Amino acid sequence: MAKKNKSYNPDWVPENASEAFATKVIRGVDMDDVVKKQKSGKKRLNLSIADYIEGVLENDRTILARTITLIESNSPDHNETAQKVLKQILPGTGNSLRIGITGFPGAGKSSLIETLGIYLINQGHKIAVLAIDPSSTVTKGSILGDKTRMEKLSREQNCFIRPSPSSGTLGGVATKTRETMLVCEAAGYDTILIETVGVGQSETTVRSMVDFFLLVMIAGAGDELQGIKKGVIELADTLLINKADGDNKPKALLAKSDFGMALHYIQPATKGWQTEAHICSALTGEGVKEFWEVVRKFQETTKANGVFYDRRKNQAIEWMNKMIEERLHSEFFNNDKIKKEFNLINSKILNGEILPTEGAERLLSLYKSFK
Ligand SMILES: Nc1nc2c(ncn2[C@@H]2O[C@H](COP(=O)(O)OP(=O)(O)OP(=O)(O)O)[C@@H](O)[C@H]2O)c(=O)[nH]1
Ligand SMILES: [Mg+2]
Repeated sequence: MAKKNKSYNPDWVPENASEAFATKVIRGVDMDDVVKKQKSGKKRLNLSIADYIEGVLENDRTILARTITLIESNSPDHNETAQKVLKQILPGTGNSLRIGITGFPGAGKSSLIETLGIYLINQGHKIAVLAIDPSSTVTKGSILGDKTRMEKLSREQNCFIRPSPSSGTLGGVATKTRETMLVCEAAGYDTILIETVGVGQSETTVRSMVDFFLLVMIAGAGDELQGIKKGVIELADTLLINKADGDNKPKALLAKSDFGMALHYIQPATKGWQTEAHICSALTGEGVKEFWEVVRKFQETTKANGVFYDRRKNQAIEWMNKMIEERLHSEFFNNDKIKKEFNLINSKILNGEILPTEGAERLLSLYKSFK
C-alpha cells in the first residue's frame, strides 16, 4: 500500500507517457486519521479522571506523560487528581521487576540501559526508564547526554523514558518516582529501570523502592572505589564492571576478582543472595546477556525464599512512613507562626541565651498548641 500522505504512481500509465500525463496520484483525506486526530485533540484540552485512567491503562504515551506531570506538579489540585487516578489504577500495579542502577558519573549507566533495554525489548519486554535527579550539580547537562546515549532506545515503541524532577518538589523526589513507577506498571511496562548517580543520598532512596540494585563501576581508575562510598557497595545486589572492552578488558577482569574477594567480607544487601562482581561492555554488548541471567536468577531465588515479597511489603510501610515524615516536616516549617518564632529562637540560640534543645521544645510546644 502507498505510504500515507505521499503521492504514488497510478495503476496504469500509457507507454511513452509525457510529463503532461498525470503520472502521480495524490491521496485523498483519510477519514480514520481525521477522526483519530479529532479524538486526541479533544482529549488534549481537558482530561477527566476517567480519561487519565483509560489512557494509562491503554498505554497512551501522551496521557501517560501527562499523568506523570500531574504527579510531579507542585499544585495541590493536580496532586489530588493524580491521587484519584493512582487509586483506580492500583490493581494493575506491582507486576514489574524494579531495578535501580547507580554508579559514579560517566561509569556508563545510561549506555548500559540503552544496550540492556534493546536486548530486553527484543526478548519481548516493555521497558520504562526513570532517571532520578539528572540535573544534579555533579552531572550538569546530562539530560542532553542521556538523550543521545539512549537514542536507539528512545525510538522504541516498547520503551518509555522519563527523567524525574530534581529535588524541591512537593512531597519529595522519592514519592514522585514511586508513583511514576506505579503508573508505568499500570501501563504495562514489565521492567522498570531507575538510573541514579551514586554520589549523594539518592542511591539509598532508590534502594528503598527497587527489587534489585546494581552498582556500575569501571576498572583501572587508580582508586578502585572511584569515590563510591563503601556504603553503596553494601546496597548492591551486583557489581558490574563496565567498559570491559579493548585494552580495558584485562583491567576489568582484574577488578572483578579484586571486588569478588572484597565482597566476601561485606554483608550482602539481600538475604540469601551473594553479591558478586561481573564484567560487561555497554559498547559492544558483551556480558549484557550474562548480566541479565544474574538478574533472572536473583528474581527466581528471592521469590522462592520469599525475600522478594517481604522486601516489597517493608518498602510499602517505609513509603508510608516517609510520606508522614515529609508531610509533618513541610507542615511544620511552612506554618507562618512557626516561621516567625523560628527566627526569634534562632537568634536566641546564636546569642547563647538558650540551648537548641530548649529551642526545639518551645517550637514544638507552639506547634502542638494549634492542634
Ligand atoms: N569503551 C566504552 N565506553 C563506554 C562504555 N559505556 C559507556 N561508555 C562511554 O562512557 C561515557 C559515559 O557514559 P554514560 O552512559 O553517559 O555514563 P553515565 O554513568 O550514565 O553518566 P552520568 O549519567 O553522567 O552519571 C560515554 O562517553 C560513553 O560512550 C563501554 O562499555 N565501553
Ligand atoms: Mg547517565
